[in-house]
Parts: sequence; C-alpha cells; structure tokens
Amino acid sequence: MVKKNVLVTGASSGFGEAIARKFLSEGHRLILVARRKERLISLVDEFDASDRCLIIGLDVRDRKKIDQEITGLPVGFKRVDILVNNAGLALGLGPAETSDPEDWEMMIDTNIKGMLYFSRSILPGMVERRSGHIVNIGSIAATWPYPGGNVYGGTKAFVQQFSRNLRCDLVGRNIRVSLVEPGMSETEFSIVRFKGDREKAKSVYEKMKPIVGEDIAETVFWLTSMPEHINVNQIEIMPVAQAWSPFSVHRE
Ligand code: NDP
Ligand code: 8X3
Repeated sequence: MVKKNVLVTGASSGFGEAIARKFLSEGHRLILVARRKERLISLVDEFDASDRCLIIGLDVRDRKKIDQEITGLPVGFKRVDILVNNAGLALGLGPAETSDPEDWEMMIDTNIKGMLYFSRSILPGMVERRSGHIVNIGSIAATWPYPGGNVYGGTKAFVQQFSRNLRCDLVGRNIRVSLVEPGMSETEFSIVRFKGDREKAKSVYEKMKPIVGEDIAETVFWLTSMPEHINVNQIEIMPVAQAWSPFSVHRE
C-alpha cells in the first residue's frame, strides 16, 4: 500500500487511538488530534515515530483553530489523504425533560460541528487533488433509538445524513466517503457518558463481549485499503451479543 497521510480526530483514546495505532503500525504518516496532547505524545514515543507524526492539541469545537492548523500544516503533512472524523462523545442517559442542555450543546458542538469543521477545512485540498477519503464514525444510535439516547442519537443521525449527502456533492471528484456505525464498544465512551463513574461504565459491558477499538481500527483500515474505484458507503457493526428489541408498548 502507498504510504498515506492520515488525520485522526480523537486519537487520544478508544477508536481513534486504535485507528492511529493501526495506521502507524502499517507505516503511514499520522496527524493526531485531541485535547489531551500528552497522550498523543506518548503514542508517538511508543512507536518512535516523531518523524512521521504531527500532533495537534485542540478542541474540535474550535473552528478558527482548526482552520489555522490545517492552513499551516507543515510540508510533508499538507496533503491529507485520509480524514477520520472520530472525536465525539455522549453525555448522560436520562430522559429529555431532565437532561442538561449544556450536555446537549457539548454533544452537538463536538459530534456534529467538529466533524463539519474538519471536513470543510480539509475538503478543498482533496477536491483540488481529486483524491482523498473521509471516514466518519457514526453509531448504531443514528438509526436505532433507545431510551436516553435522545440528543446523542440525533447527532449521529446528522453524521449519517451528512456522510450520504457528502457522497452526492463529491460524485465525479474521485473522493471517497465512508460511514462506520459501531454498537456497544468498550472504550472510555461510557466513563465519559457517566461523567467519571467507572463502576457504572463497567457495568454496561458486564457479562458480554463488546467491540473493542482494534475491531473498528481493522474495519477503517480495510475500507480505506479497498481498490480506489470502490466506496464503502456505510457499515454497521454490533457485538454478537447485541441485537434489536421489540417496540416498547405502554399499557395502562
Ligand atoms: P473515547 O471516549 O474513548 O474517545 C473519544 C475521543 O474523542 C478521545 O480521543 C477524545 O479526546 C476525543 N474528543 C472528545 N471530545 C473532543 C473535543 N471536544 N475535541 C477534541 N477531541 C475530542 O470514546 P470512543 O473511542 O468510543 O468514541 C469515538 C467515537 O466513536 C465517538 O464519535 C463516539 O460517539 C463513537 N462511538 C462510540 C461507541 C462506543 O460504544 N464506544 C459506539 C459507536 C460510536 P480528548 O478527550 O483528549 O480531547
Ligand atoms: C455508542 C453506542 O448504543 O451506546 O454510539 O449509543 S450506543
């Protein structure tokens, strides 16, 4: 495989970290983005890969900073071949009427706007070069509602529709867009959702085998390695132990 420049948002943990590890182990050049810069530094040190990695510590809600960083990418990293829009989070699992509107804003600003800002900043270069691949990390929550999923599910439905619409915009320009929609996966996701309550987070994956970061990293690596005339549009992945429920019916 030709060595590529791969930008991964949310590379400090979970899927993003696993995706970064996979591409690093395959010899690619990485642009690693997250707020916890120290974790990105440790990852690069572990691979002894400072010559083929660029670390960008930022909050994906900060559009100006994203534009500044992408405009100022150093020689060697200017051409982003693969953008993985992965940074995201869920906050809370309560019903809408008691949810914290600040949590809603945080999810909307991170999961939706962060993805938009990075895509908008990187797309002109891809369009000019007539080459590139955007991989968006959505969720099963985009399609399958569950109690307490409200705004999180809404943000991932946006990710799903944006990914499909982007394909329409980009047809004929030789740029690929793929959407990966995982189900239950043990990362730091539930620790964040339950605001640091590690016991509660652990109980989500009790007595079942969840997806892990490496599973999603393999998927992203596979779909970006497909022949250039192939676009994997959308892929939904669940643990074998997870499936849909019947509709809930309230009876008086
Ligand atoms: P983690 O909490 O382990 O990782 C989330 C990553 O996103 C971290 O690297 C974090 O970095 C980064 N991030 C969060 N907010 C921001 C921000 N404002 N600016 C920059 N980076 C940010 O969770 P996952 O790996 O599970 O989550 C990755 C993606 O996968 C998310 O979009 C999530 O919605 C999605 N997903 C998760 C599933 C699951 O069950 N785990 C299932 C389906 C989808 P830092 O805090 O250092 O900034
Ligand atoms: C995370 C998976 O089912 O907790 O996107 O919403 S779920």
